[in-house]
Amino acid sequence: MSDAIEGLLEEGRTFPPPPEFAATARVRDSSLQAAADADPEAFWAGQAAELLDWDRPWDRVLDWQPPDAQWFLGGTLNVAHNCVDRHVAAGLGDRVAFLWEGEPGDERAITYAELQDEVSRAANALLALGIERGDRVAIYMGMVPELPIAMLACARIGAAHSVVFGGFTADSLRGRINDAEAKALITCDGAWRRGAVVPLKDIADEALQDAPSVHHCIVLRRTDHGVSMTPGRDHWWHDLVEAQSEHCPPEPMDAEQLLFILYTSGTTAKPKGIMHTTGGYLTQVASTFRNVFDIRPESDVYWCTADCGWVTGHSYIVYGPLANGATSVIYEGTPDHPDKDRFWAIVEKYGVTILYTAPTAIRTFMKWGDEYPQRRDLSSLRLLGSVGEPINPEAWIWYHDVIGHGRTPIVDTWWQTETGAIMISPLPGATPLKPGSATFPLPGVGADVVGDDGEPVGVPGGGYLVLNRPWPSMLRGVWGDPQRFRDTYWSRFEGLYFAGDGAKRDADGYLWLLGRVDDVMLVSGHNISTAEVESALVDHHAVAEAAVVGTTDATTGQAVSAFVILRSGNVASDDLVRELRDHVAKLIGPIAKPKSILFTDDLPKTRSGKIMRRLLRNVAEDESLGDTTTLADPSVVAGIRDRYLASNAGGDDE
Ligand code: 7RM
Repeated sequence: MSDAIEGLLEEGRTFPPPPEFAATARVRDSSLQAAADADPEAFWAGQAAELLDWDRPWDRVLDWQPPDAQWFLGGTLNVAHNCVDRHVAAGLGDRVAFLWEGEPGDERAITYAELQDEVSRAANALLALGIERGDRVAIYMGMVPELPIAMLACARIGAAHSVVFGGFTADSLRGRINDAEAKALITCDGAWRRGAVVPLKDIADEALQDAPSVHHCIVLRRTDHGVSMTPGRDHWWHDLVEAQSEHCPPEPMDAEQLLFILYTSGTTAKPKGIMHTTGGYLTQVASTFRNVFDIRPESDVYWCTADCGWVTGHSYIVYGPLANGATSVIYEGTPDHPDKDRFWAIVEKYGVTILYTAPTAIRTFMKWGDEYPQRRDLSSLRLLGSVGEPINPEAWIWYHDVIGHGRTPIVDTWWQTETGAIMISPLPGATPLKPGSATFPLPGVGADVVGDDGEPVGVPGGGYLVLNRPWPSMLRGVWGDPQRFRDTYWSRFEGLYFAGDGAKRDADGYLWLLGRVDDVMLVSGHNISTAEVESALVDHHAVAEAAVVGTTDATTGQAVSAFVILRSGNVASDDLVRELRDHVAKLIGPIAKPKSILFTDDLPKTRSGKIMRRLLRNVAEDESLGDTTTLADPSVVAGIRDRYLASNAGGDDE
């Protein structure tokens, strides 16, 4: 990595924890870290004992037969009991678990006592349909309270859930149902999205035409737009679930009982069914939720804007917050309905204190302009979080200043579906922040940056991010494909988990995530990360969002090709192209100057908001687009391609 790149990212301010935040923070110093360093297994065992109720204590903390780990062997516990019942038993039944807001504006507050009844009824409904411990249940719903309720109902009886994001197609749903051989599907008639109905049941019906393992389908009425019900197979939630008893004792589960399968959408190939189990998973999500978000369950109102269809929703809407007895906001719809201030209206209305969202959303809000957050009172916010992609320093500063009013720490949390829980993140009362850096591994986590030879690169240095120690919420494998588990994660470096991300450490030891390693460009023998060039482009006042790919170049090996969305009020021009190229040259160095810049209104993204650079590479290389099924909006790429071909974008040869 060039010195200029180091300079770009390390310049600028560091942000120590604000004194008033640090004064009352759960973690204010390095003692937790020191304890974990001294004995990571004992640290995690301490967290498991302190944070969870166990029916039977474990005999052994960890059995590590690389790459297979088992945590808390011999221990038994029930996840639904830990997330719901024990809070009611402790006298907190009247505390609100979920403050739910529907897109049309309807609302529901669900207390822990009500949640206990609802989960128990749903669990009894599953039992009545013959669902047993070890079975798989697919869930395909919008963001309604019954989605977490369905997940917890499965956990209560020991069935594994497989939540499929409500934006996926019938083919994607069918593939996931069949891979897991799910016995039942829980869905809705429809979901509200931007004022329109997404016909979930129709899509589910199409998927179920060729899904022989599914014997029952439970349908929640949400949009009430009229759907067809197949007698014998389909049951209305309000008939089946509401008739059940609210008594359903949570059965103790083995710590290694399968809790859920979650398919990674990936950008290529067949999705992998990532498996997570019970005791270790709940331990690490409970611990990280408490420490990273500094939760004070009696006073905080926490809002994670993810969908339950992603791992972020599993760990930080459902299991982490509920295990801590927290109060969370759940919002059903999109951020621009009915207007672009909807998120800020929700923060104001519920007095949200902790907000956890994604850089793609933050950059969209920047593009829309400051007027929308400025319309609303955001003074309740005390902590902000980011997840899903590297957050470029420009977006970090905007988030900090415009949303956090300069008062709130930001926790930039690095983790994956596979890691189950946050792995690299600041502790907001203890870690001085650098905008754009996820800072350090959390206590009990072993992360390093290694070179091609698998050796640590040292400080400072750049290379591949690896995890060098088992962690409680680690994936237990790929459903039905143990070989793929080994090949994908454990074959690149002996004895190390390879995350697939590039990273570097700066001179102070801070970790900077550089995106997927497939997204690193090699220009005239220099490694340049797409994330860094994107960050430099977005640093320019005219740019809202940028995606950068490496394209084949006869002289330099690869050339930097950029796709740029302008902030409202700016106009594309040749002068602006020159200005942006110079801006990148100034911030990183001439080597990183984009050879071409194409202005566009949109970028191809997965449904969870990650840019699909592979498709942009194909556009720039004029190749076939390949598989576009994970795209949120397939028309975007065609539009970009048309413009790209029309603009001679590749021909600029300064
Ligand atoms: C939680 C989630 C995982 C991939 C991961 C990274 C990227 C996630 C950050 C990040 C930089 C972050 N799970 N990623 N968080 N990159 N900084 N804070 O997103 O399985 O859907 O994706 O996302 O590339 O490998 S995921």
